[in-house]
Amino acid sequence: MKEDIYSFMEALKARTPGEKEFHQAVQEVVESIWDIYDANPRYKKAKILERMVEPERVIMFRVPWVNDRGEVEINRGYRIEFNSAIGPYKGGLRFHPSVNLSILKFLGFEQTFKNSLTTLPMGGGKGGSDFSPKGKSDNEIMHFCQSFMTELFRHIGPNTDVPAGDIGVGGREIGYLFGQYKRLRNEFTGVLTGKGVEWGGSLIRPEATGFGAVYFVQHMLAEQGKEIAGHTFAVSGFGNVAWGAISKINELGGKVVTISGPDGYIYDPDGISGEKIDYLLELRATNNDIVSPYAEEFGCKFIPDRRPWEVKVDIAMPCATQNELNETDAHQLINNGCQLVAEVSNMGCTTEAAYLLTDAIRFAPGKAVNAGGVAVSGLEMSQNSMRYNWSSAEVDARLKIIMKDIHDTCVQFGQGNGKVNYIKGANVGGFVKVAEAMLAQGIV
Ligand code: 2IT
Repeated sequence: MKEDIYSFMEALKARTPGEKEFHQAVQEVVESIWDIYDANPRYKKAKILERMVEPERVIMFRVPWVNDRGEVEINRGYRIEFNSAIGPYKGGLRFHPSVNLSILKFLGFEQTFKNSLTTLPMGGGKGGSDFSPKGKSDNEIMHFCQSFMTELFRHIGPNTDVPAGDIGVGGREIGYLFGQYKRLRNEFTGVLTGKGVEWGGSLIRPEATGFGAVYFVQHMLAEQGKEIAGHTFAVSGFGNVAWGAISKINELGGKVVTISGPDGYIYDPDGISGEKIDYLLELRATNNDIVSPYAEEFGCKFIPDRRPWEVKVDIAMPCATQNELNETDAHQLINNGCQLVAEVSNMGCTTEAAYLLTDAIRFAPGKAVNAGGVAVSGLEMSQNSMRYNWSSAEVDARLKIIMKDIHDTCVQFGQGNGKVNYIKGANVGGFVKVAEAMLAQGIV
């Protein structure tokens, strides 16, 4: 690592001790953009980077609620309003026991660059809670969401901060959160995205992250004159994102042979298609967070406590959570002839894995690949502002254009030695727009 990057990171670590995921996310961006930063005295003088790593606002709050047994439970709620240079804070809410300040800061930081890449006017934010939806009843989830929003509502608004879903927060949770916001404010506005289509949601939003990721992979493959059809895919996770990706891969003639959960992975060499894709929704609705019932339902192999990166495939798409693919996994994929890894989860690969895959084969980072989700959230905001709904075909067409634009940006800023460095392309492309907006708006 360069001396000055090292000093920058040491200073950051001293100010934010123990926030290891946040440090990881910042380091990857800083390593990509340092040359541009260094060569641009306007940025340095205005301390753009030093300001970018400091969230504009961090909100932490108590979330008390009563479970079905009548016991009081306390969780911690967060909203990190990271950067509003190019639009209202925008980003999901994650409900998972692992949630802490470091994880939400890494997500909010990444979100700033991702949202910039979408070409839409959205700043970066992220929030959530250490609440675990696993095994909770519908009633408990509603009470938790209502308590969470009873504090959050005073900090957000359609022109201020527009949350959405992330891990553990889907259509059901958005419904409960929206209902409580509307009740407290007496206002029906586009304050959340991922809403039901009957009450202000956008068509294609549930599919958008997965669809967008596959459109991005199409562009990566097209660079080499290839297409999705005929390729075998390893996908991890079995949530909303994996479901969208698997549906689109099937539609385009690819074959998906794995999905995974915290309990292990499924290997289905016949391919996950048709009713098996629908089954993922049922599996998710059980709130048990395990994937093994798929093996019993469809008579295939379940490999407990392992991840799908040991399976021989052409393309891998991690769709579960951060750091789910490490250097050893990357070596294994490469040795097995894998040609391309498209990170769909946020920071799904460790830094070592991401760099190794970039050098050895082809790799694209989550902030580019998964940006279709937040992009369609941006389109949901536009539709809400217009009080109008676009058709599925219209939204999908816009999503396709956005994913192509993001890919073009990666190529523009990441091209070198006859190959595209998508990590660099995404980071530089995302950074420049935010940096210019910050410069224009003065020291705020
Ligand atoms: O990581 C992400 O981009 C999301 N969870 C979606 C955020 C959004 O506002 O739709």
